[in-house]
Amino acid sequence: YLNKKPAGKTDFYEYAFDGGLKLNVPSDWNSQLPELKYYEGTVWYAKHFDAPKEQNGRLFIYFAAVSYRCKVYLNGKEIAAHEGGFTPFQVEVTGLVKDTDNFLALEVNNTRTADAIPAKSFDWWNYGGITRDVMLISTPKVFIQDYFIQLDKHRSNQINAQVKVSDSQANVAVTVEIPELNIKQKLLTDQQGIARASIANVKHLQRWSPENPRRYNVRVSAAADAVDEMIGFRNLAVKGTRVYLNDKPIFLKSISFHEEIPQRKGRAFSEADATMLLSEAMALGCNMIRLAHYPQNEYTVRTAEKMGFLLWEETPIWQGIDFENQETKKKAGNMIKEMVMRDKNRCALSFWGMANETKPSAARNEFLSYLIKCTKEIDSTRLITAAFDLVRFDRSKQRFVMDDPFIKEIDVVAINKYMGWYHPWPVTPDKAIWEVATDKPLIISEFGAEALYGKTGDADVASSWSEDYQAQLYKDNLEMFKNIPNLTGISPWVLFDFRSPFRFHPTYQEGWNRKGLVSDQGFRKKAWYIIADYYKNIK
Ligand code: GCB
Repeated sequence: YLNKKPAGKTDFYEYAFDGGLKLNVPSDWNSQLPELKYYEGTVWYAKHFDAPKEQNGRLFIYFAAVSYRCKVYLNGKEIAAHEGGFTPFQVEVTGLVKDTDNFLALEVNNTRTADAIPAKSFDWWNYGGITRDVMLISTPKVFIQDYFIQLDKHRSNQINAQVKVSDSQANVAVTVEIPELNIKQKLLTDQQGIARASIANVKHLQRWSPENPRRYNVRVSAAADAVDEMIGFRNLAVKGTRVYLNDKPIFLKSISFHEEIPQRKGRAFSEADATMLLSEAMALGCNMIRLAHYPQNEYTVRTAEKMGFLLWEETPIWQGIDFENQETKKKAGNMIKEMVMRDKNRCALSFWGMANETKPSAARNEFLSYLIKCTKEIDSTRLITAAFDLVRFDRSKQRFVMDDPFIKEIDVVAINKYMGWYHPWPVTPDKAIWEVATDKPLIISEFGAEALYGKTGDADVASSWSEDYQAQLYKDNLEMFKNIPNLTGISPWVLFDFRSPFRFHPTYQEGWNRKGLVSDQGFRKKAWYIIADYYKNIK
């Protein structure tokens, strides 16, 4: 990172950036060079840049995501370090940047470790690199550090706004404007640098919904700084066993996808990528996306909101996490805070997911309770959920049941259950009755089966890997869902076939998890039409 070059006749260095391989940023490295397809380890990135001509006070470098851990060096000095591959971080570089020829170097490492999140094994590709945008950001001396603007949780005509200015500056004049709603509030920051407003009796507000994803231009200004944002307003609540959006019960017609463009075999990172993934979900008739299994890029989140999808977002607390490890717990807390900070102004964001498929234990319970606490410190308005997989068939009761003390702590219970794939049917689907978390709304957050696109075969033979088997399994599961009285939504696994190191059946998988409703080449399988039809007929 010192970028040393030989000066004297006897000098040499056994490295150089000049003449090295070039990688696109943003993008994972695995998809850019065949040698890096399976690579795990360190890659050094370097870039020379000039300071922006127009600067008005302070400068920051913002990284939307670097996978998985990195150290950042500027002009030979370490200026930041970060762990966590799916959330943003930034570092102030005011005074550290020269007018010309700055040298930025990043040591990026994607080695899986037992104390990391996710840990050693996970069912998706371990893409490494500077996978999202990097920005150089100039702000005035006093700038808007944060804001949280949303409809009151219980009222349909009150907007709550909170604005924080940098360095906790007191007595700074702040304005919150929503011209289309005739709102202009002038505020002053308190001793913590925070200005708050409850704007009551808002007239003619159209609430955001999947049918009408209306957003308003909101302008926040403070001292010499100003930010313009499109923000939507909606009410979201749980009553009994139902989820209510804008005072009406809603059935969640969800789907999951990874942040991956299968045709390119690489991470999605652009607005065009987001549009491709979300358009396929739209065609399927969805009103919600479960962003699996980590915070996806902001293009996806914002485009989803614009198109009218509710969102479930989670951190990669995915099986196998070392819940006993206090360092891991701290990392998980930071990660979830970075996620909530980034997306708390997105009205589409409806569920914060705490974990995926974890086994009850004292350490697990404490860890997840801590994550709820971290989340609620920033945002106590979204619904808290977690996906469980330990539902079992109780033969004496002839019912599906689950014992997990943690369900008490969450608003909506989500279950991943692969009936007909990882579990043979104990009874026929029409007799498969559920008695799980009966006093809460329940989402089937995963179900599905693998099928190779174009493969025909017996609809009752799992090992046929056929579209026919997958389609029949979907029909059977939809039949079973009629027997879940508290069912409030489903999220089939998964929209597209995706790359996974777990999946190396030589003829059917070849490195792909084939549970997609759409193949890696973008072709819809038979099961796609079953879900499209099911969603179309739910009002
Ligand atoms: C699960 C996981 C998901 C996997 C899926 C599968 O339960 O949550 O990440 O990809 O099963 O295909 O087995």
